[in-house]
Amino acid sequence: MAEKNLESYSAADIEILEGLAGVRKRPAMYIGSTNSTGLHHLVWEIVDNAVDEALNGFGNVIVITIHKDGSLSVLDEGRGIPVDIHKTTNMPAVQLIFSTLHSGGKFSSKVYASSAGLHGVGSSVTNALSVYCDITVFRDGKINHLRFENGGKLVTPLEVLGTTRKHGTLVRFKPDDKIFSTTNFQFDVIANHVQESAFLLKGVRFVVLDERTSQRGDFCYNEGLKEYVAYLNKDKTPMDEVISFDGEDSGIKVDIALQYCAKDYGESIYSYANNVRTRDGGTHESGFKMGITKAVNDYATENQLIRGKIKLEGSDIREGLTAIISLKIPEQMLQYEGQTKQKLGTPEAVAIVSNFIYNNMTYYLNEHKEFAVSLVKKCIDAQNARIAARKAKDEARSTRKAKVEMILSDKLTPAQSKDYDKNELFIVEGESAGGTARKGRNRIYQAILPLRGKPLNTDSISKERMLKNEEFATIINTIGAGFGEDFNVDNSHYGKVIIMTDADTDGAHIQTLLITFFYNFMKPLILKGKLFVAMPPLYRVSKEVNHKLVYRYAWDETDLERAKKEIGAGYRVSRFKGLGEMNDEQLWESTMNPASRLLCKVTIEDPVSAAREISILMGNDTVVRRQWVEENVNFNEIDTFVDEVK
Ligand code: 28F
Repeated sequence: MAEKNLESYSAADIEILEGLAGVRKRPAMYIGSTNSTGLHHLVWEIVDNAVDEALNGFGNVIVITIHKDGSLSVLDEGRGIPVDIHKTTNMPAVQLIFSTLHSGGKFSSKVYASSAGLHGVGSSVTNALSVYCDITVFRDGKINHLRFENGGKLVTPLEVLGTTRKHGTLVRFKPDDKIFSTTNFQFDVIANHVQESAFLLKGVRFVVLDERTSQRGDFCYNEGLKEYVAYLNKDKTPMDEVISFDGEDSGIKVDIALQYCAKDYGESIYSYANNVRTRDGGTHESGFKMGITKAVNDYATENQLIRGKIKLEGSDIREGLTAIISLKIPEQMLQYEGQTKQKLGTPEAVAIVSNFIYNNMTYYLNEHKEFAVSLVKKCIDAQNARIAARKAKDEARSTRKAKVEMILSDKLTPAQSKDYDKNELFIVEGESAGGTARKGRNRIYQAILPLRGKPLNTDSISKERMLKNEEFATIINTIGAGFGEDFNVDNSHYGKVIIMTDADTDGAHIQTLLITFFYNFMKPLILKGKLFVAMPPLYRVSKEVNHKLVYRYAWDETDLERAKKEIGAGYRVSRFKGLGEMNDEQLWESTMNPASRLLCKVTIEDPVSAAREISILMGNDTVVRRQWVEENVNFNEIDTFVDEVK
């Protein structure tokens, strides 16, 4: 059949085409992404409409076929999508459903929100993002057919192909490879998804056929969640049968199945709202945890199974537990926390589920004494293990603390003040300079940590390897704010961490190694402007005036000229080759005294390029490094990471 000629496009047609064009312009807005995950969302949209029809009690077999031409079809045995002409748009209902961006909810009378992960943006999105979308409706004894192509353009208006005794809907679509990075359907992804749906939809049968490989999946669970738990625990040692309860309270349907396994120390709780997984839990899960904890504790107390007053904690009771919590919530009560709809927010669900599981579990425990006693015993063992583990951890921490204290005590010269913001830590190159700094410093708020030898290059080693290096372990424990992702700059014992090395190439290399360490393991210290490099002077210009020594320090050639002019004729210039050549008085006033020192703050101009630069500088690729150095370093300028502050 030819496409409709232009003048017959109605306003409704135009609006519809604009709607679907919008989907093609910004597909990710409708299906989250255009990678494999987004591709499979097209499948879930169609399957969910077939599921909704089964939920309404029409048909209980859904067949999904992956075809060789890259298309996929879904068949249900429902009533068949209506084909009667829709008054205002003068279009058959089925054409409207595949052309209009409506959530499924608007069209179907279902009480519960669509089961689609995207909450039913509807089949029209699948149509809009497909090369073709071919629909056959078996209804009223007729085989009705229509076809869209190229992103939802109607190419075959509704026609009758013949008669039939069947009823249901068949949708076949081929995703558009101009939209998707992959149009390769994955059998396992589809099979796993529909198997989960089968567990949630008692008695609905899902068949998945892959014509490319002849793979086949066939899922139907008449006991629903009970079989889901049994399936999850198939390789474990159950302590008892799968326990399941279902009921309704205040319009909310609750369906729970659970099972305990011996020698299983984890907990697996999966929750759903209207057959959509709530990955981040929410009010139904909180209610479940409260209710089951109370039920087991009350049973244990009433039967004198717990000694004394120590209550079993929730985690003790959930050790070895696998549970599925599935709620059906009417649209008007459905609330989520956050944007992703992965966490249920409906407030009533806490009390409803808590009372539900409390009452049912209490009844079950009283009816199954042997299991109940073994469960409480298992919980008491878990409690003892937890208490023992915590004691062991505290002991380990205190011994480690003692060990660290020992290391620190023989290395760190601490500041006397506890005003962490004002305190300054000088990380000094070499023991001798460390000694001079220790003598020269202001002992109230300046701490000295001398480093032995060159630190490791941390740009190419693991956290564990880094920690083995005593120098870094000492720095981490001295600063006291953790490291890596646990680093919290607000816990730092120092407002300034100052790297103080000789002003020679060795010193520069140590600076780079330390800056790399801080960049890799305490980046916020740099970002908050707490990392500095001390700038010991290169020269001292002096002369005797009336038996008094007058002098100036100079940090580079320009400074030197200025100092010579200030001191005037008869000056003497001494060159400092390293920190060790200064006495404590000179080191204090030239490099450590905030009133006269020069500090350079380590800053990260642009995180991405900094990361690149650090890895080039510290990486193993010397060619790339040499090229970077030639391009980026003017040898007469101070290090590119720093600008000068007091
Ligand atoms: C392979 C995908 O989409 N199946 C569907 C139906 C059945 C009805 C329906 C769908 C009511 C008026 C808008 C039929 N008879 N499978 C599917 N099966 N939608 S989608 O109705 C949609 C609304 O038009 C249906 C009576 N009531 C509903």
